[in-house]
Amino acid sequence: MSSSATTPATPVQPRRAVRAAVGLCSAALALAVGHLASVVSGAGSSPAVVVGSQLVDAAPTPVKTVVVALLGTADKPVLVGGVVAATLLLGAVLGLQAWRRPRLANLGILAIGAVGAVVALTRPELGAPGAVPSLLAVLTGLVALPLLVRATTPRPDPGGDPVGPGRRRVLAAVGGSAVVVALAAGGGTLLSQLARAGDAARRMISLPRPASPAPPLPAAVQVPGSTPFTTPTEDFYRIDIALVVPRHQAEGWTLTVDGEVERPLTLSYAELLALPMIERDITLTCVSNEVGGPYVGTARWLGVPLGDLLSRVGIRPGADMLLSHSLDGGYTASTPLAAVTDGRDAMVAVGMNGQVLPDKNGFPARMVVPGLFGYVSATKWLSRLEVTRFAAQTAYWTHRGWAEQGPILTQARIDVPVSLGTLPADRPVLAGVAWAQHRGIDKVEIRVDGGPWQETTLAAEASTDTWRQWSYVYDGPPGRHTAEVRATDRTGETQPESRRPVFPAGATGWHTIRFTVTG
Ligand SMILES: Nc1nc2c(c(=O)[nH]1)N[C@H]1C(S)=C(S)[C@@H](COP(=O)(O)O)O[C@H]1N2
Ligand SMILES: [Mo]
Repeated sequence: MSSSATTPATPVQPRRAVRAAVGLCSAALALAVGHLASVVSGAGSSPAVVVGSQLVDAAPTPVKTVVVALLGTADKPVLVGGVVAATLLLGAVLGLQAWRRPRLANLGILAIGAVGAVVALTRPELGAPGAVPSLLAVLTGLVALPLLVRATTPRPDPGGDPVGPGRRRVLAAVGGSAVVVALAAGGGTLLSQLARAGDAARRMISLPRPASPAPPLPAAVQVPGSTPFTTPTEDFYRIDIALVVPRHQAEGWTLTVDGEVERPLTLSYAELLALPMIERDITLTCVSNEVGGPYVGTARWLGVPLGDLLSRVGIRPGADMLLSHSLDGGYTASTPLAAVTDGRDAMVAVGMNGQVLPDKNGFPARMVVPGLFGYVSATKWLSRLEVTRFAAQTAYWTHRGWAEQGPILTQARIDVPVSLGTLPADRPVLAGVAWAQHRGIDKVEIRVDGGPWQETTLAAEASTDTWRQWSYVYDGPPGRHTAEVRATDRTGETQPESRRPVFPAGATGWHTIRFTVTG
């Protein structure tokens, strides 16, 4: 046998155990780096947790019942542990191939990482940043594996055993990996716990009772089976320019009201909470919401009326803009002073649906102004309210070409059935929401298959500042149909048919769906 003929084709590789250990170490490094990254993107985005959560959700109910019966609340740690073990095992298997088929090993790493990233992207609570830890894990695997392979490949030892690996080099590679894994995984867990300690401190804050409570919501605001009238906080849409949710502490936070005012004012969180508060149901809408889109939601907001704060500081003549500044570097919004002093329920909000404002919705405090799109009114992580003039200042989005004035446009949306969904013949009810904040909804009409417009049944109105639900019983034949919907507000204006993109002042057009009535 001529070794010089076979060497180039089959590189020298160490024993199976060493190869498996190298694969396992690479997988462990990848998971640990992903776990560390999840401190920033949210504990739920740690690669093993992402996949574990998905398994929980995907498991059929009987399986879930058995698992919970066997493990109780330990089901999640056991599941995540299982995902970690499976990944390490796959890593070991890939390690066996890493010398002779390095490309296959790389493909394997990519495939495992893709599972994590894709699952993260499908989980609405994570959003796009949730995929980052999985992607970093893949990168780590792709870098670590060849490095460890190099470190443990037996070096030709003239006169010695050609495949006897330097035992010390193997130990150094495995030991070094273990140290890095321990630091990254341990550090990640510690930092996540510190962040959670901050959340716990936040839950200790007790919000004051409103001096002016929200009127009770009539049950009739809700069409049974349709979108919840009050959007649960965790489902509330989130739109902002922050890559990861900013976390700020109430401790040390202040709100300054200054600019063209007589008596500038700075309030601590405690001082803000001590002021008389209002609680109101208000529907927020994003200018970037496409016709039929999801960037609209209703919450019960608790806060200090902006009018109160502004009358305390005394606005100087000539000012016409309230420029709100955020703690997240450089974000500002310009709100017409008229809209926050005309008596509408504009506020600096600290509470949402009976709880302290969550980080994602602007803790410690945010603005809420009924009737204006979020980008000109709803500044989160609020730090400063500057009284100024439109002639003197330009806000973040206005500077980027969006309209200076952002009144919310009248819109109707079909929520039941979902587009391309079905309506049961025994209960053929279409339903949805319509909004024209601060003007109010006068009517919502529907048109099926291009026929005549029909008035829908409006649910009770909570206030003109909230959306209003509608429903319509369709008595047409089974089969496929198209439905279009349009709203008319209390100024008598009906939303126009012409489609317009969201930029620069909000989308227009009628929401249209296709649906099937079962026979
Ligand atoms: N600090 C800050 N506040 C912000 C934004 C932002 O990017 N940064 N986006 C605004 C926009 S465009 C909207 S629509 C609302 C969304 O509020 P929500 O995320 O609580 O739904 O917040 C507004 N407040
Ligand atoms: Mo927005």
